[in-house]
Amino acid sequence: MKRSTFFWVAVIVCISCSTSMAIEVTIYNLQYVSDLNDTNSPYNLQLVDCTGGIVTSKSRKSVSSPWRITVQDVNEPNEWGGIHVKDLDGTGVLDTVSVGDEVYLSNMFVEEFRGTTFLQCITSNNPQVTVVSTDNTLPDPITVGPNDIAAPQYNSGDDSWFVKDYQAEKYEGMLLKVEQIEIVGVNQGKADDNYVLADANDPCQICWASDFANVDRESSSDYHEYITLGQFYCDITGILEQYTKRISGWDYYQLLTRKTGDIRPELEADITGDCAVDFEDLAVIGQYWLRGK
Ligand SMILES: [Ca+2]
Ligand SMILES: [Ca+2]
Ligand SMILES: [Ca+2]
Repeated sequence: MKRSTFFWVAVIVCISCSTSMAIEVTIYNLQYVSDLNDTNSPYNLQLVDCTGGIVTSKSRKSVSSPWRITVQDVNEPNEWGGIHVKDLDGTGVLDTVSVGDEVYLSNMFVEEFRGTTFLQCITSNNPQVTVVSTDNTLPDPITVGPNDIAAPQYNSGDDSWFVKDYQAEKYEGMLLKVEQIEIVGVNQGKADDNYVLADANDPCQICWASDFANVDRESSSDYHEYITLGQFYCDITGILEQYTKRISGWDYYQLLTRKTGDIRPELEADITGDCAVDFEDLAVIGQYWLRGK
C-alpha cells in the first residue's frame, strides 16, 4: 500500500472509531435480566445506540423541566419491551418528538435512576433522536391484574415500603391496562400522590397508580379529575415505572396515566354494567319504555 493510501485509510478508520463508540442494542437487551435479585440493566452506565420503537408517552413536570418520553418496541409485545428516556440536560433532542413517532436513539447514557432504567440525553455525549416514521398506531396495552404489578408491602418495623418480588420488572416502561377496578386508597407514596387500585372481584389484589405524568391533569391537583375514592372503573391504562429510595423507606411500582382517555369510569348509559354502551343497553331501556316505566 502506498504511504498516501495508508494515510487516508488510517484517517477513515479513525473517524469511524470516533463516531461508533456506542454499542447498538434493542430495548430488550437493555431491560432483560434473568435474575430478579439484581434488576439493574446489563448496560448500566454505558453509552448505547438503541434501535428504539414507538413513542407511547411524552410529558414534563413543568415548562422548565426536561422532556420525558417512553418508547416501546413492537417486536417485544409481552415483556421487556419498553423504556423511559429523559432529556436530562435539556439538549432539545426530544422537543419535536411526538407520541406515535418511531424513533432510533443514538449516544444514550444508560442509567438506573431510582429503580428505573433510563436512557439519558447528556450534552457531552452528542445524543441524537432520529424519527424513522410518524403517526404509527401505538402498541395495544397489555392487560394485567393488579397483582402482576402489585402494590408494595409495608414494614412497620422500620416504617418502609418494599416490593415483595420483582415480577413487575419486565413491564417497566411498557403500556399496561388494569380492568374492572375500584379506587380504594389515596395519598400514598413518597409524594402522597399515589392511589390504590383494587380488583373489583378480588379486593386483595391491589396496585398503585399516579397521575403526575398525565398531560390532562389540572396542575393545582395531584389527581386527574376522574379519580375518585370508592369509584368503579372499567379500566385504567398507563406506563409502569419503579420508584426506589430505600434510605427513605420507598420501593414501589406505579402505573402512570398519560391522558384523560387512560381513565375510564363506568358510564351512566351502561345499563348492563359490562363497560360497553351498545344495543344490549338500548334493549333494556326499550323494555322499560314499552312497559311505560
Ligand atoms: Ca426497575
Ligand atoms: Ca429496568
Ligand atoms: Ca352495557
